[in-house]
Amino acid sequence: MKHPTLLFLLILLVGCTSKQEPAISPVLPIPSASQLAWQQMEMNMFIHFNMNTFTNMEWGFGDESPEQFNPTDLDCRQWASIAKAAGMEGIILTAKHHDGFCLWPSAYTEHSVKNSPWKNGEGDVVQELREACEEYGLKLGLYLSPWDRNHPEYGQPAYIEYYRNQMVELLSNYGDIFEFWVDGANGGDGYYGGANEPRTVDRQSYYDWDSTFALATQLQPDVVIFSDAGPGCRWVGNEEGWANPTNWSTLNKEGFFPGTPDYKELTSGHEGGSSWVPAEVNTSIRPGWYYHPEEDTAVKSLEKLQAIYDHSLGRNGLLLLNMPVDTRGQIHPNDSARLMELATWVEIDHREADRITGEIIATNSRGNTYAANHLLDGIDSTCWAVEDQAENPSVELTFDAPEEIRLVTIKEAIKFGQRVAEFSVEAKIGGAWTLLHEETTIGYRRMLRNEPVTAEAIRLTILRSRGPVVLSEFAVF
Ligand code: FUL
Repeated sequence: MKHPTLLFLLILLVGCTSKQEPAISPVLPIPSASQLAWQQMEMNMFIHFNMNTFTNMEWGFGDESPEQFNPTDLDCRQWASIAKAAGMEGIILTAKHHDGFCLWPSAYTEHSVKNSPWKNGEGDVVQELREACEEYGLKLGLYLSPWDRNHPEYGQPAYIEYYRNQMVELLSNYGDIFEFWVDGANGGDGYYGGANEPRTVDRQSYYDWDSTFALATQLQPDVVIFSDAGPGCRWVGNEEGWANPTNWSTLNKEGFFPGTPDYKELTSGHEGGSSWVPAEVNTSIRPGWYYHPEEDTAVKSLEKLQAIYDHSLGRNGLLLLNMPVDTRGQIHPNDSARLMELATWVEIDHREADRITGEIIATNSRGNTYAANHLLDGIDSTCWAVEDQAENPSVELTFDAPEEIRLVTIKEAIKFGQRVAEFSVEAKIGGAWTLLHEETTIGYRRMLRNEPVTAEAIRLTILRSRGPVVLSEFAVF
């Protein structure tokens, strides 16, 4: 063919007509590649370790002396090995908390490890954790408190420059940072370089967050920025470890900002929200965020942690579980032992090999590429999708013989957007369909437990959806 345009048109035509199934169009908004990778991390470790560890406080006033920071046996490899053994994928460290002390030798302040007795002022906790994460194949995230009760200029424009300078240090000198954590607590009493007074800022405008976040992503294009309002991921609106059963990864984030008063809405997100801002569920394994010896016996029970797992990961959230580090610079054995109990439970609770399988039939499919059997293959990238016009589609899984069922996990292929708004799960018991669950959202993953019942089959019906259903998993245990 001589004419290149005609050749191109012919290729296009052959390409389109040879496709058997219409491609899936996204329901907007959809996650960015880094938000998707972030969601797939599922469970990360939060580390609260800083000046408060040595003063036995939760919120230091800012008048502490660097002399007080002196871990006797700091071992970031211990933190990393525990995170890894627990099946976590990343660690987020409080590089600076509200008291302003910096765990790295910042060039912009004297209030840091460089003036502490630890390693004669030559140490850098952020660097040590970077290396430990590298060794254990974990990603590193950093918490840089916007509120700084030490800094003399907090509240004035000069402090914004300081905050951004520190952000630039952290995002330039420590390799890839997967998450940058912006806390909402901001303003009040403090030392402020000796002023010893209350100071408040306009949380919405003071930091010019749009510009500050733009600077962050310029330095780290893949960083997921956490705050009440995202933009990468959002706070779930409580520190107890739960998302609402209805949990949209979409949010109308206009009007929300770090320290927003409307934080209760963050627990569910907004159906049809204009931005993709998935929920991160942060909670501590102990009552406090920081280590307090008197809480050695108050580590959360396995039962409590199981509920947290179900109500975070099982409700379309990512779990960020805090492990306080003690004055040695290590995680206390009570906490690591409990975390391992959780990891062991997770391992046996829904392991691939224990899935109940059988014959799966759907009321509708978008052709073979999107047939219902993909729900059983344990592969996230394959899915069951229905045709655009399909109403209330369902899938029915008939077991080879009656089976006892106690848990169902369902996943949407969220790269196409979050769609399901209402669904039901029924079990066929003695020939009759019995309702097990009637619920709302699914998202990245929904987990639903029931009192064990013996059933011949199980059925999932989508009752309302924001577009044609696209699921990647329907697993029964
Ligand atoms: C809160 C802070 O005020 C706490 O000290 C802690 O860091 C927690 C994770 O976030 O807003």
